This record gives sequence, structure tokens and C-alpha cells, in this order.
Amino acid sequence: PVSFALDEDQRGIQELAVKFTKETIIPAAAEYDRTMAYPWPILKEAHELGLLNTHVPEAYGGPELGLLECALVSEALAYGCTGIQTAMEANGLAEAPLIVAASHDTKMKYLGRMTEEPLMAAYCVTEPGAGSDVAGIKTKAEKKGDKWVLNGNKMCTNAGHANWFFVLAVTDPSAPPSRGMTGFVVDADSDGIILGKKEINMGQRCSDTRMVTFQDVVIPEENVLGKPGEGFKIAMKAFDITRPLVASAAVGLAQRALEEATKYAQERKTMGQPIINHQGVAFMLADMAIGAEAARGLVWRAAWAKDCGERNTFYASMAKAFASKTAVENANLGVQVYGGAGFNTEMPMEKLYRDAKIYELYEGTSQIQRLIVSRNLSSLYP
Ligand code: CO8
Ligand code: FAD
Repeated sequence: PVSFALDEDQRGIQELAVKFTKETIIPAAAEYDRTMAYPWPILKEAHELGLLNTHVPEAYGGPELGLLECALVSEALAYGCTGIQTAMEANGLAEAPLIVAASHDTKMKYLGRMTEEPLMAAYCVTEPGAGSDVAGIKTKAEKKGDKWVLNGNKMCTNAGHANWFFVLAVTDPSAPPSRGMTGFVVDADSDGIILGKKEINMGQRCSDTRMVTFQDVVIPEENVLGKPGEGFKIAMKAFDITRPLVASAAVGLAQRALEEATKYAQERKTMGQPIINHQGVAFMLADMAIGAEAARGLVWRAAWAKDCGERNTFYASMAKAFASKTAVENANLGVQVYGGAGFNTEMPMEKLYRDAKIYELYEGTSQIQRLIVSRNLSSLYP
């Protein structure tokens, strides 16, 4: 039966994440934003509580939560700080290709260690010359004897703190991209890995984005995920897991903006009234509430489809596009409700405004989500 009521286990994990956000993330968020320091102490605590690596299967020490449960966690954490949550979610993204395609031994080795210790990992697909166009990546890996040799540049989250990388590389330039690329797990301490400087971003500033250069990095054959040539599809299938979660984080930000703005509108007075009594302000709040609720509904739809074992690409892209737009709109309206105070760095809305924009960019831009949605339409409605 279809139900919006969460069961006891779902409420339990949601409450755990909400409590952690309230007690640990929210008090620290502004300072991490200011210093841009990587939030290690918070990540360690989250690991201890089981809030990191939430979709890692039980066989490898993880909680093996369904995607809907992972979405509840993502929304709750992102409500507190999307910079910190992005660092956490980037682990989930790096792990997703392994969950999709790695052998038992590879999962045991690389997912197992993530659950044993508070370690971070990174998903390396984007390059300076190719982001939306994954088929256009240039990083290549060549088979030499029983090893692979990797060369190229990637741009990714968590790079400076990763224990290992998922890397997508061209292995057969003569094949079409969807059959000529291979996914690898690469240990971060391998020779030939050069880390670039931390990028200074508009928002989510404690999250670590940087270039990684692979120069003749030697990878053992057992670190190939699936079979050579399957990498492009593995990278895409990973997004079916993670786009609903990134969308869910955008909902967390949208919800935070709504709640902060609603509180402020009841306190702030103009023309002898709390501003919430002015219809012009109340309608902005109403739009924010409609957006957050609708976006959450799409996230749950996308997560539910995956949990039912269906291909959810279509809904994952809808959820990602809509929730990102909602995050940006709610942050914008939130600043408007705050008036001049919304522009002040000591008020929460300014950070939400800066943090929101990335949702329309990473994990596939809003244009790419529309491309994916639109490509499904003619077969759905012939
Ligand atoms: N599942 C299975 N197969 C798939 C899927 C899928 N989801 N998607 C595509 N395929 C298959 C197709 O069926 C096709 O198969 P075949 O060749 O057998 O017919 C093949 O793959 C090629 O597909 P397309 O023809 O659709 O390939 P295109 O090159 O035309 O287009 C996209 C593909 C959709 C444009 C693709 O390149 C894309 O998704 N681009 C966006 C890239 C992206 O999202 N990058 C994000 C990088 S990660 C990131 O930003 C991390 C952010 C921070 C992390 C922290 C989280 C909070
Ligand atoms: P481009 O692909 O150059 O796009 C430029 C513009 O053109 C965009 O508006 C885009 O929507 C539009 N466009 C492009 N192609 C089309 C089309 N066919 N139709 C319509 N419009 C189109 N990548 C990773 O692999 N791993 C990570 O961990 C990661 N983390 C990131 C963290 C941050 C903070 C940032 C900023 C980026 C990160 N990325 C990561 C990269 C991110 O996924 C890409 O920036 C994103 O996919 C867009 O690619 P691009 O920047 O090359 O833009």
C-alpha cells in the first residue's frame, strides 16, 4: 500500500539524524563556513552514530538502509549545513559504483574499511574539459601486463581527504563511450597522485572540492569494477542512487529556509503588525512551503521506485531538478522575507542563499536532468 506514514524504524533513523543536526551540526555550521576547515570532528561523530555510509550493505558492515531511509537522513543533515552534508554524501556517491558493480572481495576491502573507520572517499568523473558530457572525458587507462596505468585530471568533492577514489577512464577509445570506459577503485596513497589546491567556492565552503591529477598511476586488475567497458553505465547507475539523495539534501535546505523565514516573519513588525500578517509576505512563505513539500514528494517517489527494484532514473532526475530549483527559490524568498537582515552574514539566510546554488549544478545540472526526463517522454507517451 502507498503510505506517507513513516514506520518505527524510519522514524528512529530520522530522529537520530535530526538530533545530531540540532546538537552537533547547527552549532558548528557558521564557523565551518567561515574558516572553510574540513569538518573532520563532525564526520567522525556521524560515523560513530552510523549516519555515514548509510547504503553500504550489512555484509560489509553498513546499515544497508533503503533509499527512502537514506533520503530521510540526508534531508535532516542538510537542514543543518549542506556543506557538511555534502562531505558526507560524497562518500555515498563514491561507494555507489562499488555497490552497483564491485566483486565481493572489492566490496569487502573498500566498503568494509569505510564502515570500520571514519574514512572518506571521492567519486572522480568530471574533468576540467568535461562535466555534463561524461562521454567526452579524456582520462585514460591502459592495460600493461596484468596492471592498468591511469593518466588524467579529475575535479571532485572530498578529494583532499579521500582514502580511495572511484575513477572513470577511457580504456577503449575505438568503442562508443558507453562501452569504451572502465571504472576503477584507486587507493589514494598510490604513487603518481597529485592533489590540487582546495577550490574556494561560493557556498558549501567547508566541503573539499579539488583537482586530482593521476600520473602513470598503477592499478591492479582486481580494482576494475565489473568488466572493462562497463564503466560509463556503472557511473550512471550510481546517480540513480545518489540523485534522489542530493535532491533530498536540497529539500533540507529549502525546509530550513522556510522555517527560519516563518519564525522571523512572526517576530519582525512593520506598520504595526508582524510581517507575516501582510499578505505579500505570507504568500512568499506559502510558496516556500508548497515547494518544499512538493520536492519532498518527488524525492520519496524516486527513492521508493528504487527501493521497489524499479529503474528510477526518470524520477531521480525529476526530483533532482525540482528540489534544486526549490532550494534556490526558497533561499531567495527567505532573504526577501528577512529584508536587509537577509543580506547580513550573521543571519542564517545569507549562508542558505550561497549554499543553495550548487544544487542546480553538481550531480548533473538542471539542464542535464531535463535532458534525461525529456528523453523518456516519447517512450512513455508514444
Ligand atoms: N542506468 C543504466 N544505463 C544507463 C543509465 C542509467 N541510469 N543512463 C544511461 N545509461 C546507458 C544508456 O541506456 C545507453 O546505453 P546503450 O549505449 O547501451 O544504448 C548508454 O548508457 C549511454 O547513455 P546516453 O545515450 O544517455 O549517453 P549520453 O552521452 O547521451 O548522455 C548524460 C548521458 C545523461 C548526459 C550523462 O553524461 C550525464 O549524466 N551527465 C551529467 C554528469 C553528472 O551528473 N555529473 C555529476 C558528477 S558527480 C558530482 O557532481 C558530485 C557532486 C558532489 C557530491 C556530493 C553529493 C552531495
Ligand atoms: P558544463 O558541462 O560545461 O556545462 C555548462 C553549461 O551548459 C551548464 O549550464 C549546463 O547545464 C549546460 N549544458 C551542457 N550540456 C548541455 C546540453 N547537452 N543541453 C543543455 N545544456 C547543456 N564531479 C565529480 O565527478 N565528482 C564530484 O565529487 C564533484 N563534486 C563537485 C563539487 C562542486 C562544488 C562542483 C562545483 C562541481 C563538482 N563536480 C564533481 C563537477 C560537477 O558535476 C560539474 O560541474 C557539473 O556536472 C557540470 O559540468 P561543467 O561544470 O563541466 O559544466
